[in-house]
Amino acid sequence: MGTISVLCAMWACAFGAEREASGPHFEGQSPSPGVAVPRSDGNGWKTIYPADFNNDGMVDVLWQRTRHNLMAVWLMNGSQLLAPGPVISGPIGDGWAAISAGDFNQDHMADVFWYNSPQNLVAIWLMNGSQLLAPGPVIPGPIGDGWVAVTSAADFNSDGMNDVVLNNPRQNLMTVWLMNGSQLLAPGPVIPGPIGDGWTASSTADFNADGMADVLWNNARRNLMAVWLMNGAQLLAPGPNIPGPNGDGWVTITAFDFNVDGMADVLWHNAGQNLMAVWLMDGSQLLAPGPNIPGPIGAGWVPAQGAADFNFDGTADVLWNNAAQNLMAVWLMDGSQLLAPGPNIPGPFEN
Ligand SMILES: [Ca+2]
Ligand SMILES: [Ca+2]
Ligand SMILES: [Ca+2]
Ligand SMILES: [Ca+2]
Repeated sequence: MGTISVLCAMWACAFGAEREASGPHFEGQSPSPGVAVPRSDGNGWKTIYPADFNNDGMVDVLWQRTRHNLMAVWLMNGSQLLAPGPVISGPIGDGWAAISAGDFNQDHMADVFWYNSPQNLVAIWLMNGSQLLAPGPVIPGPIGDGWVAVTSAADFNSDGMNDVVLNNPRQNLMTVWLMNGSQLLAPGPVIPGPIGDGWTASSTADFNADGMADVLWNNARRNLMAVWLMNGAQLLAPGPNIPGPNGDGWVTITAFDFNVDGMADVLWHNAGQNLMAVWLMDGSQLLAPGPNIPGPIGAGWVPAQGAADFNFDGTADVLWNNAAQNLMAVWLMDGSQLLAPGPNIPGPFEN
């Protein structure tokens, strides 16, 4: 797709966005040009998560605009934009945020995990490509204060349907809730986190290739990570605490398989130094820490809290977002090495 056609697609999205703010979803119509203007200072849109929404084997991108409770799915062709989808209003009420995307109902099309942090509520919205198929029920989260949703999408009980993980950093607790589509199947036990203060459940992915997702813990203050292997919603084996990359400011962003051995690896990011690194894992043990790689040029770039394989080589790639500049970029990886940085792509905009 050339620059002109990309821009036309962007215009269509911008106009769709204005219409969409009043309703749950819509069918796009031809825009009349000359009204919307892209903003160089950003407008609140963020790339949240990569996932295949239309079952064409190619990973797409979930956008959200939290302040206005909006989401959009952009269908991708590798690291190029194929078609920006309509802007869709989220669940009714304040406080909702789209957290992540993954397949909850076994139709091989990704769905959207919504969480309302102030009210501690969960909702799964089933999608059909970039269109809303069916908004699921609003489900109250675990009892007590301080719960947050873990930004990831993974299946803990090998039933082909994603499950939901909630973390309570204040009380150092986590729990896996097994889902059946957009319905709650079984809330798992509340499990205490690693010993000491400062731990957060950072992400989830299958680290030991048993088909069941595991939990990546991060302690940014102490620069530590740990992988806890799970058996469904039960803790199987807590892994060792592993020191992070040298220097201050590193956080674990997400876990995904970067070297095609079926075991998830860890993506690190250092916002202050604009660096990323992929550390290859062998179960809950560190296999090989990858090199520190400079991020995209300019300030404000952060990797999305999910990785995915954008170019069919089986290895995970990195989805970058610059919310201030309203840009995204897909960087293709080869294991822990950078293969090819993709173009910067402007995000949704409206007047
Ligand atoms: Ca796709
Ligand atoms: Ca499941
Ligand atoms: Ca596992
Ligand atoms: Ca791996």
